[in-house]
This record gives sequence, structure tokens and C-alpha cells, in this order.
Amino acid sequence: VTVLGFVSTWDRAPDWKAALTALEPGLDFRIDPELGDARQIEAALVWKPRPGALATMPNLKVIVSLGAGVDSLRREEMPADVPVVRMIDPQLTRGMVEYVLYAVLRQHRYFPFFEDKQRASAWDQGGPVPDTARTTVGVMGIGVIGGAIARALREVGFAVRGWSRTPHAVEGIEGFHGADGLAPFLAECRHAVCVLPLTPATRGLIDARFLSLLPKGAHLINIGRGGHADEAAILAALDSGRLGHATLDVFHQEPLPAEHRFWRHPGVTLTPHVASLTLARTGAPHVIAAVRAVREGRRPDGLVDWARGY
Ligand code: NDP
Ligand code: OXD
Repeated sequence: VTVLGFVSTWDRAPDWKAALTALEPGLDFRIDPELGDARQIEAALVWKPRPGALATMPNLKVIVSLGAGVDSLRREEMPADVPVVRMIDPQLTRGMVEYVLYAVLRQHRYFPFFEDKQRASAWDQGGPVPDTARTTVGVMGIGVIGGAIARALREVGFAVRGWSRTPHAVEGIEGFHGADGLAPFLAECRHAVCVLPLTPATRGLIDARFLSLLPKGAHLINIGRGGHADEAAILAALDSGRLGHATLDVFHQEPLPAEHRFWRHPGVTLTPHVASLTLARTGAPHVIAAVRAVREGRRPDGLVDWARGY
């Protein structure tokens, strides 16, 4: 019998209990802080865990993050020899794909312009027809989620390029990598999508220099983490017209403070960190697979490498 400790102040424990026990009926599912004898717990399922909670579980074999990003797990609190696995969930990925397709197409097909015209009862067909095949969309981070986003954009007919840490060959997607690849990557991006993990190497990446490397009037989409962006630099670039629009889902401070200029800036479309969410039903198979892999001495999918930071 696997004993699993659920340590999240956000996710719905009953949903996860139902989804996990449907797959592994014998699972002993315990919810923090009612963990019983915490020495029995082998697997922890966590999101923004209560400080100190994991330290009460001396016999942990695996920690599974309820999110794809593991930046909110305080590494110093992760027991050194316990593998950490990030979430990989087809519905989480699909939601991210939907979000980016919507954000790109909304700007590409001038919907904000037509919504303004409708409010004025004005029949105005606007500017030139957008040429999809000559519109470049750049995806920063082409892992599980960014790779799916890039392929979906390619299917719609955009010219798609990806930027990653290491080189990748993906059919129909122009690849760029590493610090040296960033400027040539950004130079053609009409839409630039950030779906990177937050690590020491990616923190603060979207700064004034980065924005100056994009074509004038480009559209920035940040669905990675707020820490990827210098928010003042984004506002300055929107004010100067260097950036045409920003679609933002993640922020330095969440919830975004009511006085933040992003709320009212006409060049910003914002959502409250909902680009995508994991469903217990669709995420549970990955959790069970991770627990089984570790128990059987195999490498689990989504294993975090703390040296890379993701
Ligand atoms: P993966 O680990 O599968 O992919 C990460 C990608 O980022 C890889 O392509 C990797 O390069 C690239 N990368 C990492 N570091 C660098 C770097 N220094 N320079 C260039 N590229 C880099 O992650 P996922 O696709 O599963 O998730 C990505 C992120 O999306 C999460 O970490 C999270 O922050 C965010 N997210 C946000 C959500 C939201 O609702 N807003 C929901 C879900 C996720 P390489 O391929 O070479 O390793
Ligand atoms: C995630 C998130 O990382 O929801 O999964 O942001």
C-alpha cells in the first residue's frame, strides 16, 4: 500500500483523492496537516507546500509537484536525496495551447480594433489582410508545453520558431538556442511567447534590451512566470510603442495589486494565472506513474534536475 501525503493550500484534495484512488484503489491518501504517522508517507503531492511540512516525512521516496513549474518549491526544503517530479498533464498542455492560439489570433486578426469599431457602429475593414505564412511566432521554451504550442501554431499556418537551452530539431519549426541564439530569434518575432521555467538563467530575461530586439510593435505573451519579466520595462515599451501589445498571465506579485498599471493599460490583456490548470482526472495517471517508476527503480518522466533548475 502506498501512503501519499497531499500538501497543497490551493488544490482540491477530494478531487485528487478520487482520481488517484480510482487508479490505485489501495492508496492511503492523507491530507496535510492530518498526516497521521508521517513516517509512513512515501510520496508527497505538493503545490506551494506549507513550510516545514515535508521535513516531517523522513521516509519519502518521491515528491510530485502539482504544477509544471517547480520554482515555488523551496529547494532548501526538499530532502536532498528525494527525486522531485514536475506535473505533465495532457489537459494542462492543451489549456496552454488554447490560450496561446487565442491570444495570437486575437491580435493577428485585429479583434481589439473591430471591437472598438463595433462600439462606435463603424463599418471599417481596417488595415491590410494579415499574411499568416509570413507572420512569425516565436516560442521561448519548446519543452512539453512549448513544443505543443509551437506545433499547434505551425498547423494554423504561422512561421514558427523556437528558442531553447539546448538544440532541438523539430520539423517545420526553426530552432534557436542558448544566449547567442536569442537576438537572431527575437529579430523576426511578431508574436513572442514565453513558456520557460523560472530558473537563475531565465529570471529577468524579458528586460529593456530583450524588448528592443523585437520588431517594433510586436506582441509579447508571458505565460511562464512573472519573474521572467521586468514589468517596468514592459510598461515603458508599451508607452513608447516599441511593444504593440502584451498578453500577460503571470506577475511578480500574485494577486496583481489593484494599483498596478497593467490593470488599466490599453496595451495589456491580462488574466490571473489561469493560462492553464491541471485537472485531477487528467493529472492523476502521471502521479501514479511517477510513484511506480521510483518504486521499481526507473527514472520517472518529468524528473527535475536541480542543477539546470527545471
Ligand atoms: P519543460 O521542462 O518541458 O520545458 C522547458 C523548456 O524551456 C525547454 O525547451 C528548455 O530547453 C527551455 N529552457 C529552460 N531553460 C532555458 C534557458 N536558460 N534558455 C533557453 N531555454 C531554456 O517545461 P514545461 O513545458 O512542462 O513547462 C514550462 C513552464 O511553463 C513551467 O516551468 C511553468 O513556469 C510554465 N507554466 C505556466 C502555466 C500557467 O498557467 N501560466 C501552467 C503550466 C506551466 P531544453 O529543451 O534545451 O531543455
Ligand atoms: C504550473 C502553473 O506551473 O500552473 O503548472 O503555473
